[in-house]
Amino acid sequence: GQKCNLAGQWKNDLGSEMTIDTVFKNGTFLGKYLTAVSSTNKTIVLSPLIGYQQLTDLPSFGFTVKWLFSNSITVFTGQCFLNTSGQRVLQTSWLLRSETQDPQNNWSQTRLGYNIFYPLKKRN
Ligand code: B9F
Repeated sequence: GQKCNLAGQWKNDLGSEMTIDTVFKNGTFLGKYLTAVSSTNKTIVLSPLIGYQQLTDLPSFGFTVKWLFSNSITVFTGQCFLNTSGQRVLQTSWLLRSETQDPQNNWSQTRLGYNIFYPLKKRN
């Protein structure tokens, strides 16, 4: 059936924007992530991401964002679907890991959440 691949521009339910550049033949991809939210007073900046997708029609995938404005990492994992109008939708879960100097705080350094991503541009 029609393939649902990750290349292109995406926007999620929080308003964050993501661009997935080339998806290579082995399913690896690079991109950039601009989060719309951040519970810190640091200025948000475009941050790099690296990921893998399966090369199936409705691929599972994972990617890691290295935040350039904070010492933290988010890993997203999910699957690409086509909605009833044939639009691509990315259903994802994520883990956000922040850094702490004190190992006693390790237990509280991982946040879990979910995001849905929709294509930003028209696709022919
Ligand atoms: O604001 C995060 C952060 C990490 C340590 C200090 C600041 C970095 C940006 C995370 C953005 C997340 C959301 N955006 C999105 O599109 S990634 C998952 C969500 N989906 C204060 C301490 C720990 C978090 C905030 Fe921080």
